[in-house]
Amino acid sequence: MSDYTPKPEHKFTFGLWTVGNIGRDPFGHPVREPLSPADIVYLLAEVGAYGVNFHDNDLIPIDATPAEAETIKRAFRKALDDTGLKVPMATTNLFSDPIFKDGAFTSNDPKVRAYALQKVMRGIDLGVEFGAKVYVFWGGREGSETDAARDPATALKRMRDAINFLCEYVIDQGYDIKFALEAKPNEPRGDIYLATTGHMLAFIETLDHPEMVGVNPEVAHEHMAGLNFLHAVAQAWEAGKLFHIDLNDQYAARYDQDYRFGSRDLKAAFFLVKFLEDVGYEGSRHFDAHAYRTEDYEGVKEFARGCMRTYLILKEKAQRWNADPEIQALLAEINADDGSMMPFLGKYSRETANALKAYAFDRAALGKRGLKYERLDQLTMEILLGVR
Ligand code: GLT
Ligand code: MN
Ligand code: MN
Repeated sequence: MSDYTPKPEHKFTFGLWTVGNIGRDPFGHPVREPLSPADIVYLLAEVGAYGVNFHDNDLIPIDATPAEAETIKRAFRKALDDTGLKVPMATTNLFSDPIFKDGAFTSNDPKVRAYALQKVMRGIDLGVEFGAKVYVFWGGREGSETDAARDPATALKRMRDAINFLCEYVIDQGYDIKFALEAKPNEPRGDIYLATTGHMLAFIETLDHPEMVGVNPEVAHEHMAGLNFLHAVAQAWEAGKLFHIDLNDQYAARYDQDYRFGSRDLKAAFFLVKFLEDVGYEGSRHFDAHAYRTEDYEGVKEFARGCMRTYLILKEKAQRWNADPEIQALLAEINADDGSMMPFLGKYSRETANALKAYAFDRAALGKRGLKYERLDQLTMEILLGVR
């Protein structure tokens, strides 16, 4: 039996807004008293997290005076020093204040767009002050209920202008910070622009500084759209763009649930953890989730411990899967290669193409072969169910 105690090298992080979530929803009032940012840091240290991330206004309320901001920052800094917690990521709240009701970077009002840029520059300064190396952009309000309001191509141009401007700001300041764009298909807008991680990856290639910008895929956001999250993560990884990740869980085709990691689709969570560990992803494992509304702060701690413990259990299961002789034998069989196709599957040449066009395949035999994925999947299930 392994030790499932979270350690700094696991890079487990939580946002101030996650364990600090007070349980407000569209139908009900808060069920937990708010905690100060410093108290959240102490709570996270108690459960064994490595780091804490924040939106500008999770730390400093939007209407705080400079003196109030200093006091909050001092208490937060002290909590970080007392606990050793790091701030690997920061972001901007561009969605709560009424000014952003029709978006921030994509708003039709140039004053709102300019204000959003100002808010992000100040947010980046704040993040850098606390050591953040990744800056997330989740455009929750960058969307529409009716496309009568805005041409979506215009929205994309505005989004591009904003990210380009902010990349230049980072370069000009000499900051060591990268951007990570987070997609979501809907909620709080009827539809949100750049709805999936795949959309974001395509958009990044149109920027002036694509090398500074990657993605922050979130489990729940791809699951909401009924998509396979691991496929999105793998595409981001393969493109060198997996700068950050938001772990949680979610039933498909429902409201944004942000459940405890692994609590809904354990098999998907398993293959995700296995992928991150197998490829050697070195970024934060950030849990962007919150406790059920039924919980008090003891329950919130259980929620946070559960996210990390499930990750570590699945990591151990992945090691078991990789070391399982029957699984490995099946994989070897599935991937068997007698080398005979080598001349055809490499680089194009006219000779290769002509030889391949003339080659006689035994199509019927190839189509008849059973692939044994049922057995492979059942072995996976048995590892997950603890009998193997
Ligand atoms: C909000 C959203 C998350 C984003 C956060 C960063 S805020 O909680 O639901 O998915 O990652 O802005
Ligand atoms: Mn998120
Ligand atoms: Mn979410």
